[in-house]
Amino acid sequence: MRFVSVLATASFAASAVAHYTLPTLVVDGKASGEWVNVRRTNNYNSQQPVQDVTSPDMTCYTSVTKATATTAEVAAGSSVSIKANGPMGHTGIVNVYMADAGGNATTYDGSGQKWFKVYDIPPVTDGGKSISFPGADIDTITFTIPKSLPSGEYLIRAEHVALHAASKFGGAQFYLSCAQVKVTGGGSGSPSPLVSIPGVYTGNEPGLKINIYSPIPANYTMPGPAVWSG
Ligand SMILES: *[C@@H]1O[C@H](CO)[C@@H](O)[C@H](O)[C@H]1NC(C)=O
Ligand SMILES: *[C@@H]1O[C@H](CO)[C@@H](O)[C@H](O)[C@H]1NC(C)=O
Ligand SMILES: [Cu+2]
Repeated sequence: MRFVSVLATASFAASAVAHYTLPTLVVDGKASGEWVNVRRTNNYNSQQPVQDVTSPDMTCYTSVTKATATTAEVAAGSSVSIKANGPMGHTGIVNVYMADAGGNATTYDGSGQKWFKVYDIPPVTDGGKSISFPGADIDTITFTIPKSLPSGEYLIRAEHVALHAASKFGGAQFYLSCAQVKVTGGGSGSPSPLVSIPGVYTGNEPGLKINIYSPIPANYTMPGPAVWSG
């Protein structure tokens, strides 16, 4: 862990050890600006992660800010990105979840068994000779809004899970945020499996409590449900 002060944030934003937030939604290649379509998270200054997987902050990390955002229109089947405020330097994985906001993404708090996974970036293993993490050091998470997702308002919750200190329980670090979108031109798919967040993780999953260095993991199981691609 490394503390990054408010003043140091700008100068260290590009360094591999700096922490990060996920403040920007990109639709049709256009970034809307930080915390415009993404709810401002508690750590917008500190950049510190969530480590207690049972915390209410696992949902959208807004217990202090109580933030909502402006809802952006996105077409079903289109490519969307969540952009971090710098490279996500910690070795780790990526998951993106969505949840039906019941008609209003501004008023929905993310509660209930409504979240489904739409994208992930697992590590690459080869039976124990090496492990690499395509989800590390990137600053943009790009995924497709499933074509058959019903039209309506949703939260998109992206998380980068840092695993460099995950060999002990509670050592995995969650960098996360929630964007508000209105999906248009959707279909009649039924997203599944549906999970609650918090609730989806116990912290004891083989992919969350793991020593990624020694011995080199021969395989890796992504935490959480399977991806629903529509
Ligand atoms: C969602 O709720 C907010 C706050 O009550 C309201 O301003 C907005 O118009 C609502 N949006 C929709 C689509 O109903
Ligand atoms: C690797 O696979 C074994 C056997 O299925 C499983 O028990 C173990 O948890 C997996 N390891 C990880 C890190 O997912
Ligand atoms: Cu750290």
